[in-house]
Amino acid sequence: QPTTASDNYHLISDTPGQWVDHTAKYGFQDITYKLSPEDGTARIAINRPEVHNAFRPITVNELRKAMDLAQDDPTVGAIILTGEGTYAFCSGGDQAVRGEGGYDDGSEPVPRLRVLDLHVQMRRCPKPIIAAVAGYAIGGGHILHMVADLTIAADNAVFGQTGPRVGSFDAGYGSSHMARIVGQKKAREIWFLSRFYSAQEALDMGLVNKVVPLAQLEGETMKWCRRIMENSPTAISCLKAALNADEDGQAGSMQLAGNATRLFYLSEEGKEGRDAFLAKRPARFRAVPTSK
Ligand code: S0N
Repeated sequence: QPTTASDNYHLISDTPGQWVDHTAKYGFQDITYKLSPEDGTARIAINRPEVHNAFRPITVNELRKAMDLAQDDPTVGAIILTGEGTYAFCSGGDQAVRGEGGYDDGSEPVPRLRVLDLHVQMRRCPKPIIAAVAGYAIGGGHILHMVADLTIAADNAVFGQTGPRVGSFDAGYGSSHMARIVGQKKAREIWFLSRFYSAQEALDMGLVNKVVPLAQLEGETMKWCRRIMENSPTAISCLKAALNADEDGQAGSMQLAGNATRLFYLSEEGKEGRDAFLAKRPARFRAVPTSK
């Protein structure tokens, strides 16, 4: 009798990560940045509990820097995006620094919140990003978890958009990607009514991958990261690009193209082209194994 136990998933540890804190090293003030070298996992967390982890321009720019660090670190294979504390993952844009023409905390030359750039960066990141959501994921915070590749939610999680109530909206992934996830009718409901949904409701509409008791959020998320780390990073990166390509048009194809080029450079055929040019001789592509 075949059994699901044969994939050994049940044997993977769900203990919390052994985190090494790198926050001070990079001078982050609105986020924490930690690594679990044993697990090959980076943990990026918004750390503004006084405003339920709302983000301001400084926060977004630190998130972008941390994503870059995790992407470029060869020891990292999976990235957790979360919020410090258990009350909120993120409550969206910080309404207190919303000036006349946009978000302005004095850190940018003009009022601007580069959160759409962060979304694009997350989509382009070749490594999987897993959102671990405890408490409120609201407004731009809800979009952050949607743009992540996977979401593990605690049973106290609350999801929703408030834009139409507070005078904002996301016409990017926050609309189109949401509709791909939950369908057009549900996406219109989420935006037009701007009401909140429980973790179970989010699971039922495919917004999250799994709901666990709050105390197990970190362990379950680490278990998913550990399983991912057992799998081929190139396969995962190409699959992420392929799953994005359908939605991202030319930009999505370019992501796949980048993967294809990198793999080609590693092939004998690719190297033959380089070697022939440097040796000033005709290339013998058909003589190398990968051409056959
Ligand atoms: C999360 C909620 C429901 C929790 O309610 P609760 O438990 O009653 O707590 P509060 O008393 O409301 O909050 C405690 C303290 O935290 C402050 N606070 C909470 N959220 C924010 C926030 N987003 N900004 C600033 N402060 C916040 C409260 O003010 C309170 O402070 P004190 O104790 O001093 O009174 C509830 O808090 C809630 O509904 N929060 C607001 C949710 C919201 O509307 N978020 C903004 C939605 N809009 C966006 O996120 C825009 C996104 C965005 O910027 C964007 C996205 C894509 C493309 C472009 C853009 C762009 O605009 O550039």
